[in-house]
Amino acid sequence: MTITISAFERSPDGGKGLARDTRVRWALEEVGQPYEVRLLSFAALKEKSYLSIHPFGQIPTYEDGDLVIFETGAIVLHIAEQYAGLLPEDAKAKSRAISWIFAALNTIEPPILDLSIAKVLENDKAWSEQRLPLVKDRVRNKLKQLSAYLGEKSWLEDEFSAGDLMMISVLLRLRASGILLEFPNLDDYVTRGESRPAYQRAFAAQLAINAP
Ligand code: GTB
Repeated sequence: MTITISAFERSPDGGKGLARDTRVRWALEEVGQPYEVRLLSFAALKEKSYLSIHPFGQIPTYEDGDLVIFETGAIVLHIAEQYAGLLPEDAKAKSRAISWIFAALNTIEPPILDLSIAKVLENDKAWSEQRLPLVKDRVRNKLKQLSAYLGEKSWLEDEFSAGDLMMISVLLRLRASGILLEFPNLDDYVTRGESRPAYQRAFAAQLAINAP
């Protein structure tokens, strides 16, 4: 069976790799699984046929035979459980790595998304200038804790895992804000992730589609 994922026919970021299909591509590259990509327009995402596989009409989805899943957390966890390379074998270490997938999505990503919304969708509001520092500080508070935990380590736990893949993918969205540079160990951590050959291949594949 060929694994097929969905992605934007043209990502709004013009190939910066910030759309969520990059996380799934990266996971598949880490475990050495080939995949095909179903490219979709924004209109196609809201068609009935697509809504039957993704109720919210978003990318990415993951199809393998009669298995159809959505949500990057679920997809990356599925890949990590199915193929070797993204989760430790030891049961406790594996649970710890899975904790980091959830921490990336449930603890770190929400304030980062809030910042994107504040900058992109709310910047014309009268209260925007007053609110922005609060939103940025909420991001900083979480990064401070993450930075303290990471310390001088290369990865969040003993070895690179799907938890790092998700955390780095989430942090990448902060690059343009400059906030990441306030936490040099996190900035290095993200660069370390981006330097992995599997990330490079995933990035190049999405760029080939989205480059202006
Ligand atoms: N919780 C879901 C998951 O993790 O899979 C969220 C999926 C999601 O937000 N998908 C977005 C989408 O399909 C694309 S990734 N949006 C279309 C829609 O809702 O109609 C979010 C995204 C989009 C664009 C950029 N960018 O241009 O920088 C970055 C991130």
